[in-house]
Amino acid sequence: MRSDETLKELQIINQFDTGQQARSAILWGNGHINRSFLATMESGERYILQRINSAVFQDVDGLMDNIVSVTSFLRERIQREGGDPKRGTLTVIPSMDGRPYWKDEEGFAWRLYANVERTVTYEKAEDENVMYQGGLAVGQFQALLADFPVEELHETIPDFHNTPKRYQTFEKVVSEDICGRAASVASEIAFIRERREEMSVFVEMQKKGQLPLRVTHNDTKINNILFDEASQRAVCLCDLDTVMPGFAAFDFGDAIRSGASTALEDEPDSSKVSLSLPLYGAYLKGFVEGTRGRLTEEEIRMLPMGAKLMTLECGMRFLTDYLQGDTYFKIEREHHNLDRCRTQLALVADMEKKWEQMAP
Ligand code: GN1
Ligand code: MG
Repeated sequence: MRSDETLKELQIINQFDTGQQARSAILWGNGHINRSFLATMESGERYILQRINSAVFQDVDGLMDNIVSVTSFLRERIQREGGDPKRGTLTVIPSMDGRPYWKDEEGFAWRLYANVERTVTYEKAEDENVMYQGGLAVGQFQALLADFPVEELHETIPDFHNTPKRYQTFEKVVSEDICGRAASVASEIAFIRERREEMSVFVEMQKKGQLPLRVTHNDTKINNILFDEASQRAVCLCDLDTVMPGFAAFDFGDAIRSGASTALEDEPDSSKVSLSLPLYGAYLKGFVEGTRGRLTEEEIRMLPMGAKLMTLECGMRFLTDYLQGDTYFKIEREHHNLDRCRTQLALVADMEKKWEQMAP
């Protein structure tokens, strides 16, 4: 039997210009922010319907404008190189009135993408080939967008990877301690505080113009990469909400954080977490190859720091949310964000032990 909610989703799909009716919709994916559904149409064609989290993304027009222009640019480039743009990039399906999203009566914004068929995602890398392929795809994403006018992109979440700013917010939340949880996480707080100096590295380099700003994805968690089911080649990056100007090291780092760990992001036993150097090395190789010689020496040198800071920043964000009462990241159990924080901090600690071996 269909739940009322799914019925609602079926009706929403009819607001989009697919030329057909939807037959079924099921909840889909493991994202922490938006709500996604896989919809099957009468013809058997499938689409991904998403309700955009407007608490997180306050400028939906700017957000969708970014996605439409970046995917159109990619489509043209992929075509020019003889690739298949239907697999190489997401395709936004416009609403019946020709807009890139549709607003329901409660004010929620919805969008529809064509589903990229015969693909799979991984919550963590299965083997070195998956990481190598993931690196290639993310590197190539940056290479294909190298001529995209960066200044035209909207900042969908201001200061998204401004780690020192994230730290300021974290300190504020610790001092307010609205849920009375700070005392129970004193060692995690101390771990983060001990590393506050390092957090400014990228912001400082930006001020001095030492790194080029590129079009980056900014959320290259391994499960945001679609892999071909048969060949295991990475075909497409999804979750484009945070495509913004950024540094190459962010997209390197976030994939290492999620893909090169020996445990899942929310593993409750953080002693199982370590950095797999073979997985790290495989992604590094793929990423550098994928960027097609575009990275400067300085950018390559900063890649390990990207891995460390993206992991530390993410751990700090999970702890911030835990202290604030779990309002940002979706949770499925009581201390979910705390478990997530602990895995990230354990990974940072292990990276510090392996720092020399992480050099490119
Ligand atoms: C969120 O949406 P999702 O699950 O791919 C988050 C990322 C975090 C990630 C941690 C917009 O990504 O920044 O690194 O969770 N996205 C946003 O798993 O905050
Ligand atoms: Mg996602």
